[in-house]
Amino acid sequence: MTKQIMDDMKMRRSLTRITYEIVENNKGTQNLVFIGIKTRGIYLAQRLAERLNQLEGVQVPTGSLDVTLYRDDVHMADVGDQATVHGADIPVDLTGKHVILIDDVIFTGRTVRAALNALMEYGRPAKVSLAVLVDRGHRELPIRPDFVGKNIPTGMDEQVSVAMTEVDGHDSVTIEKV
Ligand code: 3GP
Ligand code: 5GP
Ligand code: MG
Repeated sequence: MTKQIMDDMKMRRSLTRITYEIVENNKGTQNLVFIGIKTRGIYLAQRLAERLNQLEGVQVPTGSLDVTLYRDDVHMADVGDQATVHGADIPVDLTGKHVILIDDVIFTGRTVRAALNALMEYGRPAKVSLAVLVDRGHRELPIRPDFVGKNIPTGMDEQVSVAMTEVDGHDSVTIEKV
């Protein structure tokens, strides 16, 4: 059974709210850098940058990190898993910047931990914050997002699917038992 959590309008409103929250939290747009994590986090980062440009007329530098989570079964929390960084496109020196890490779904937190590690090779940010479209719970590390589109309490037997027009042809968030 598949249950829809967000349609395109809800996703758009959610991203608009997060954009306002980022500007409010940062007390403006100065020193912001957006870094999206692999596939859909990258498109989310680009959408937030676009929205910020519409709202404030500034172009925030936007980059990406490719982090892969190795686990026997990607749907099961597994103590033995590791997140590995494969590549990065970081457009500016991060020293003194307020970096907003952006991902579609946060689950165990291991991907974000690996991303944080990788970021530090690009300078010493003044601050790093985390924005996610969906927090599905089940953290295995002390990591918490600062900006959340929607908290979706999930069971370990459930999977959240994030569809984005750029890769999937439409925008939606659904949850289903696997
Ligand atoms: P993404 O690259 O846009 O983040 O991990 C590859 C894709 O599989 C991810 O897309 C993610 O959305 C999707 N996925 C769905 N369920 C899971 C899961 O439980 N773990 C991981 N790592 N990816 C999942
Ligand atoms: P974590 O490292 O926090 O366990 O998992 C985060 C990464 O795995 C995110 O990049 C996300 O894409 C993916 N992920 C984990 N669980 C899910 C899920 O239920 N749905 C989707 N779409 N992605 C998930
Ligand atoms: Mg992701």
